[in-house]
Amino acid sequence: MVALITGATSGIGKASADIFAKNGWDLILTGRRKDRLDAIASDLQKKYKIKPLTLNFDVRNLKNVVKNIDSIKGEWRNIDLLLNNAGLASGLSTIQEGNIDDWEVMIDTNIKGLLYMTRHIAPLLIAKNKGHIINIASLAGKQVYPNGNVYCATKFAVDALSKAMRIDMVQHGIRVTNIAPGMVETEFSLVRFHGDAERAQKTYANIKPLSAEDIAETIYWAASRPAHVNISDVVITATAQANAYVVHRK
Ligand code: NDP
Ligand code: 8X3
Repeated sequence: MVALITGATSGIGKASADIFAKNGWDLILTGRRKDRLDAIASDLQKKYKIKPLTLNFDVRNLKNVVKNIDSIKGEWRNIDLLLNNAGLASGLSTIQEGNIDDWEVMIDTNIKGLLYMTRHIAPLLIAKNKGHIINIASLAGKQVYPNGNVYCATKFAVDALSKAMRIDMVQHGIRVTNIAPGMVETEFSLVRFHGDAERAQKTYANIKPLSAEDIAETIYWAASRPAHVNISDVVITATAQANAYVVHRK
């Protein structure tokens, strides 16, 4: 079995690579940071005796997406599962004060990047009449929270695309799963706050947030159900998080 994971250099993608490798899957790992991709591939090789294929590109660049997917040859091309995980929040502010560069990055990565990947991998799954697409959406794609505006909109789009893909893929026997996590402690907040570690840390102050491994286990669980079972949509939060607005901090 072969899984292609976008955004495998950190957080949920990296933890997913580990659990899929542990369970004997072959992996195609993608991300922009080549040094990290290489280090992760070498760790997985040592730990689980698998040698992942690494592809180093930005999902926002359609030309590079196509070039890299076209470069996948032989058995690697026999992809069973696409994990559309690469994504980010950039900034947290009102619409009237929003930074337009932040908006472009989020829209281009979370929506257009996911679409570029899906458009080019789905035909490979369709040719086999089986497969699985797992999209990492968010609780932010179920509820809009203050200052979340554009990030939330991109994740509402992912939620809608998961529903749309399920309709388009059903005739081809391809499963589509939407995973909607609440707060997960990864590099997410550091990226959102443009490297401000102190501010990022405050997101997870006095609660036990979800870990990347918690989400990876859920992803793997969805992927390892029998072929006739499709896990459509999973909302998963820390016990301390009731919804997008209510977080109980000790
Ligand atoms: P991280 O910042 O730890 O990981 C994000 C990953 O996405 C990195 O591997 C990064 O790789 C990759 N990525 C970002 N932009 C691009 C790009 N343009 N091209 C290719 N890869 C890219 O955050 P998480 O693991 O938390 O985030 C993973 C997904 O989970 C995202 O879609 C996020 O929106 C979603 N999510 C996160 C939650 C959280 O609270 N953490 C909750 C709900 C959903 P690189 O920089 O090397 O390219
Ligand atoms: C990330 C979850 O609530 O921090 O998608 O936006 S949240």
